[in-house]
Amino acid sequence: MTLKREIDLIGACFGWGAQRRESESAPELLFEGRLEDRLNHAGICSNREVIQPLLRAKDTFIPVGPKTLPLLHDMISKLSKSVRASLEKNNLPLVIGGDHSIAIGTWSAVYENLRQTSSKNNGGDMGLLWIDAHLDAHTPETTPSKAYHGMPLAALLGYGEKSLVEHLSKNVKLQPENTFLLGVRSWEIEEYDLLKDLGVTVYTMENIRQRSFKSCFREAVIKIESQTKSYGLTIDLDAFDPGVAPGVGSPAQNGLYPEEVFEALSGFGTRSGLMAMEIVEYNPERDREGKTMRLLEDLVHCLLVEKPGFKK
Ligand SMILES: [Mn+2]
Repeated sequence: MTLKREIDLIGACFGWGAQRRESESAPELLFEGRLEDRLNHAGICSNREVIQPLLRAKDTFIPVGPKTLPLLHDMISKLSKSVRASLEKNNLPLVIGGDHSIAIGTWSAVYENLRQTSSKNNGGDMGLLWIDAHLDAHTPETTPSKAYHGMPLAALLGYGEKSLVEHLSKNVKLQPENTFLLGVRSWEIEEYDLLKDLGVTVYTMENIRQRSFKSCFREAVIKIESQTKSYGLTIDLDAFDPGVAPGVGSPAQNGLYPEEVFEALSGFGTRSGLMAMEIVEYNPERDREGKTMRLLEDLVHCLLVEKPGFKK
């Protein structure tokens, strides 16, 4: 099975949602590297776009928290526009972050596209697979860091900062029963309680070590494909163990290893129900000998080029 769609690589140069902002330069660095050659070599047609923020963190200092909100509004507006344009061409958007706050832009755009093209016109059936060390489900009331990259999942589920929840429309973008987190091992109790009360499925690292990543991922995909007709995949590189992915903003020990993730995600980009993918939080400043950059490239290659790891 090969990719039937063109890939739109959309780089979102944005670090304002994090305490460490160096992820703003990740897309440009990735696009300067070997990725395009590797995709071309595999016969994959890809287009590239880089979305610039209003301001670069390397040039200006703005403290973490509400003062960065206008910058986030600007980025998610531009990003949503690009993602929707890609979907309208029936291409597959692959968003490269940036910190994880940009997920509000990506998945709100996918949701709106579904809402407009769905015959039921409710669009409430978007599924999302969220691979991450953290829950990203804080609200401005519960966050200890004030950083928006700790809040995107809550916003998509309808909680937290109103202007983020209502990005593109007042509708709640994501339903808890269609939301699956994998690789989680670091959280605050308030966000854990929010997701638990809502009934979101969370596969912690403990669950994964008991059962294997492939088994958990496969179970989530089977559920998502039976419950929704369209879904997405977002990968925070901090889900990987810091030993193999040191170049992330918020490393957490005892994470996933490339072999187990690649085995499960191999060829995932060829699935027909897949609407979009997103890979975030690469921090070049913290990388060591290009390790994390290579992992990022290999991950894209694995998703788009390798043979599917499992069928439906
Ligand atoms: Mn995250």
